[in-house]
Amino acid sequence: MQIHPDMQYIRVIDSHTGGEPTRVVIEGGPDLGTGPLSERLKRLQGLHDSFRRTVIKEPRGSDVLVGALLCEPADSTCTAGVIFFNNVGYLGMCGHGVIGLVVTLSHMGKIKPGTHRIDTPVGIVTATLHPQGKVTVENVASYRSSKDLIVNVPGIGDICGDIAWGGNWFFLTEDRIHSLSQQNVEELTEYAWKIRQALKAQNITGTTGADIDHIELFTPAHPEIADSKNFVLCPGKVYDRSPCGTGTSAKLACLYANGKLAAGQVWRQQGILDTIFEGSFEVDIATGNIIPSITGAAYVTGETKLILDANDPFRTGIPQ
Ligand code: PYC
Repeated sequence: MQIHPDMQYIRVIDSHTGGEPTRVVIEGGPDLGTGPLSERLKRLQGLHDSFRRTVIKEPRGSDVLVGALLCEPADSTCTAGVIFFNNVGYLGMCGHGVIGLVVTLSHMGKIKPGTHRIDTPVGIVTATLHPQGKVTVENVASYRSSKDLIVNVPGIGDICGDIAWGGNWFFLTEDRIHSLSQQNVEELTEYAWKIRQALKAQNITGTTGADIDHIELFTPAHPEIADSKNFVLCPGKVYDRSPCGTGTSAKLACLYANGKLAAGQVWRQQGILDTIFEGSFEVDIATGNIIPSITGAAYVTGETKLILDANDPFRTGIPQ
């Protein structure tokens, strides 16, 4: 979108899912051509990373935002394609982001309640918009790759946890030291960040060799409210305000692997703001992986035209 020669515009719709914001770019994104979303993500990353910073970073955005570039799907059976990004890079999948995207598409009048297929860089996910506004995302196949792994974390000691894929890579560990409450988010952030750094320093990766860039701490929840409470630290050292869709998927994969949750049973995952995602799964007999379904609610919070003034020194965001 280019109207004034010195100005460029990007139109976005903001929402939050369980407190975690999603900024959907509906107009003004770079031309990434056609082909699989994974290829278009590479083009976005390689050729247009300033676009990511423009949308997410201050002064227009904040580190907490997750961006979602609305794209034409490569697969014609899909309603939309999407590429997710954040303050430091790109996400394969984002559960709260798909819920936010679906509510945004409904707000735009582009979809009605029903089931919609969404093309992402890590595969097609299915999202059902319920008549009352909640959304269920059937996520990509998820699995646990390591059980009871001991990581020595400098300044903390040995931490035992599992590694699982839920559309992103997670290290999941029970936190017996801290109370998972909003008052403690700074301490929790530092604790989880040290675990993340130790994993990296010790070259502990996901099965694909990818960084384990999400750390999920969990504790029991009040049983009348939820089955577990979590705190999820995302790659850019910001915590997920929601219970995290891909994190809940990774948690379901661990519960299944431990024989603690059966196909079809509902798991109520509470996040740090006490919002809840409901998760359940089916088992893919051929692979033994699970196909998680995550249900949550999102609300549109704004429609904005971002302005990029050619004379603005922070046109593409404030550098770190
Ligand atoms: O909901 O999957 C999620 C997510 C990933 C990062 C932030 N939210």
